[in-house]
Amino acid sequence: MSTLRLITAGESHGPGLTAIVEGLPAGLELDRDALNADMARRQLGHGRGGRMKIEKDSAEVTAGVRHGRTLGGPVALWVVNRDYQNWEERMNPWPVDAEVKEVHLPRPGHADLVGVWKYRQTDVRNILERASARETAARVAGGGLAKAFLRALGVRVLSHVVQIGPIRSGVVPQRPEDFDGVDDDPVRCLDPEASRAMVEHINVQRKANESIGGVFEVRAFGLTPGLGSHVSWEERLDGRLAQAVCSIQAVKGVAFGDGFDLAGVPGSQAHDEIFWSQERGYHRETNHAGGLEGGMTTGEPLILRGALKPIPTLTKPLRSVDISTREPAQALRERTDSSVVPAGGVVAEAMVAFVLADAYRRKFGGDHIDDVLEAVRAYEERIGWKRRS
Ligand code: EPS
Repeated sequence: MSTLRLITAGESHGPGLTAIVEGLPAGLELDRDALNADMARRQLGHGRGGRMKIEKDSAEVTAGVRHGRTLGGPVALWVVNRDYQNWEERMNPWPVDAEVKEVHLPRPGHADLVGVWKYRQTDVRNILERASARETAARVAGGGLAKAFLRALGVRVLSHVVQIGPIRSGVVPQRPEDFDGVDDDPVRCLDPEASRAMVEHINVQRKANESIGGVFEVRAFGLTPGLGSHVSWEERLDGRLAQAVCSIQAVKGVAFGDGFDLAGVPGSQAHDEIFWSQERGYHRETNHAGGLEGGMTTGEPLILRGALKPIPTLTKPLRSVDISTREPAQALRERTDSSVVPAGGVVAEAMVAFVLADAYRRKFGGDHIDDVLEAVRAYEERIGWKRRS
């Protein structure tokens, strides 16, 4: 069985980040500009802090690709941390002569406190550097390869922001074209009126030294039915997607389709009735299920939402304890973003793309991209599936 693996390595202020993707077929065409466009999109969004003025992320391919096509072996990507030059003593992989002060003030909401217990550390920096959401740059680099694979199969994975703080978007995109221009909006929201209110909300909260959470939505179009499986819990695609998206730093909830709202409606309104016509083949008129039934794709668009808690690094620090003295103290105060919801959507696209690409690899195998395409086509012909975007 072919599977896709993504490994990331790197610390927030270390020399850089690495992503290794194993399991892509050979012959897959990669687009360097598309990869780097995603790297840049992840850096955008009103509410980002000073660090994003320092970084200008790009993903450099160092293995597994020749003349723009995958070779079938692991693909390695390298993302430089420009900020490392300001951290060379504190984050050098090798011992330095200078005395580097330890951090002893864990921040509520971060990995800091439990991390030092678990990994037998005295310096919180040995935890926070890896726990940092900087790591998501490597996920987006790796996810870019999954997106390229999906694009070859006619699948698009897109995202938008549906809520920042208490403000909600009223726009429901139905087709890939409905996402046009989303990256030009300061909060990647498709509802211009809500977007203005979101920006204003971030400004007000930031002035009050607060951080802000929100909800992003990912939609995937053009999926073949039957990715994932009902036969075992590990193969259920909703479970795999939830794990991948919940693993994004600060994500506290994931929902599919109508999600938690489904709990409150009668069954007759909760499910998507089945139709068949000569022109459209099997289809549904609704998509409450968010494109998943029995842990498998239905072929309708996948709809997934992720809720981000407010970032736990606050410019007005919360109460904590100095772990060297156990005296009350204020949490570490670091330079920080105030809202990362727009970036969260871009990272979630990468994670969703990765899980979907993995599901295609599990179902269809194939050592060359054309073998994969042929296998998908033969399967869709067998079930009489009419492709849709
Ligand atoms: C982060 C803290 C901030 C963010 C960082 C995630 O970094 P710094 O401590 O250097 O100011 O900017 O996100 C990124 C660097 C990034 O590329 O997304 C954290 O604590 O998670």
